[in-house]
Amino acid sequence: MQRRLRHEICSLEELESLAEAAGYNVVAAIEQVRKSDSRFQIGSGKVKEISQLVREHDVKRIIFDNRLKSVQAYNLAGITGVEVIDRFQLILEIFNRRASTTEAKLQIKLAKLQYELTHAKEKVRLARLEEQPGFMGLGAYEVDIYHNTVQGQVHTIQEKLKRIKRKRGLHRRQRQKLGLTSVSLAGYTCAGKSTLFNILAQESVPTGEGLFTTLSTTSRIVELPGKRTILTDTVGFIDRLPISLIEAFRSTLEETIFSDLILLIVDSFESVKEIKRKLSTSFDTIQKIGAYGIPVVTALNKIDLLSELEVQQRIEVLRDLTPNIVSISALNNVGIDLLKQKLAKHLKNYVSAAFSIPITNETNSFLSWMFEHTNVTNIQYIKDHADVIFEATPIFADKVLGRAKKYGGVIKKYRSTNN
Ligand SMILES: Nc1nc2c(ncn2[C@@H]2O[C@H](COP(=O)(O)OP(=O)(O)OP(=O)(O)O)[C@@H](O)[C@H]2O)c(=O)[nH]1
Ligand SMILES: [Mg+2]
Repeated sequence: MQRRLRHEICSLEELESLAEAAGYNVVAAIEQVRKSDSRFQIGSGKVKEISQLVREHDVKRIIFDNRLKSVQAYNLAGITGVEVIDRFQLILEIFNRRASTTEAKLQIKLAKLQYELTHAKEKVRLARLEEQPGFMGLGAYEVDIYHNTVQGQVHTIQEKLKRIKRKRGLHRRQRQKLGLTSVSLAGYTCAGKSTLFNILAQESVPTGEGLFTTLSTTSRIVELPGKRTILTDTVGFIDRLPISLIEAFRSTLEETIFSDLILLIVDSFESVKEIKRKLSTSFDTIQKIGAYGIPVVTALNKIDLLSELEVQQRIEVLRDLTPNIVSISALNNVGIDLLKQKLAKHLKNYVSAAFSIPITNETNSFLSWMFEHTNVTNIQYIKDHADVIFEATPIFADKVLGRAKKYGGVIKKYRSTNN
């Protein structure tokens, strides 16, 4: 059910996909264009119509696209006799169903409890009046006790998440020490992030038609032309992703915040209007999580479903809205080499440096270590010296050059490799 004003867009189709992802079988999609009603969100005539449908189809749930106040959910449940939830609660249900890692499970529990906290007072007050579906068992609580219980649980989960976050930070710093850059996949849910991850990293993380298949992060080393990088697949974005959910998933999304490059995936098999909406949501979310200033490469995915002309038209429209577009089909391995080249080209933070070093037992093992940990682009042995040219991130290059100097090396060149 969606209530909207005339100028607002209809989101029923996406709500339906969300409902399906949560395991519901949708029997009706209803829309009403009018201003919000304080008692029911929708008009009372519409409530009667829905009650009728509930009886006819033995409906178990009513799902609203609009954010519902507790009192509205309570009133609607009172008349229709079934539990009424909103889009936010629906997204939580999907996340709850799909979460497989400890971290994802904790994050969802946190978002849920934080939602409870904001509604605790109202919910307990309403449950005291008369119990309705969705308000059962709360009548026995004192508001303060209920509030404190939830608050206590929130605190415990936050502590557990902090520990996981620290571990993740440690891994990230280890990777930086090794001189590896990082690319993170980002984009609207179902754009094809995991499919692309699988082809780039030769992996087999789950992919799927439903929304929010991925809820945890996976990172793998990927070889790009002349560069090694860590590629990370993570949770997708959606329009009006509740801020408390973003907050709860912040540490998962931190992989994006700290990456050297964002690989933004756009599903091309949609109307230009939809593509634009999802693109704008993606950029909004990237901003919201605090990942600004990171270069972006855009992969226009699923081009196997379009004609060449349609692909060109979409590129024309998107050119002003998103940078560095490469059209690909992740599913059919089309355009992937070009994408890799583009990624390598735009990966910031690489410098090229050259030094000359005397050959001794010590420097020999240093050089073989370099082959493992940096990208050695040229090495020449001249008499008792080796001339080496290599690429690495600035921090790592400094470290390498420091060690080279210690072994009697002379630095010859140092420059950025970008473009
Ligand atoms: N035709 C076509 N389908 C694709 C392509 N890439 C991905 N898909 C399909 O799109 C659907 C979503 O793909 P995923 O890789 O799971 O998308 P995602 O962005 O990881 O989605 P979430 O993890 O749910 O956010 C799957 O059914 C894929 O098979 C493509 O290039 N062409
Ligand atoms: Mg995915």
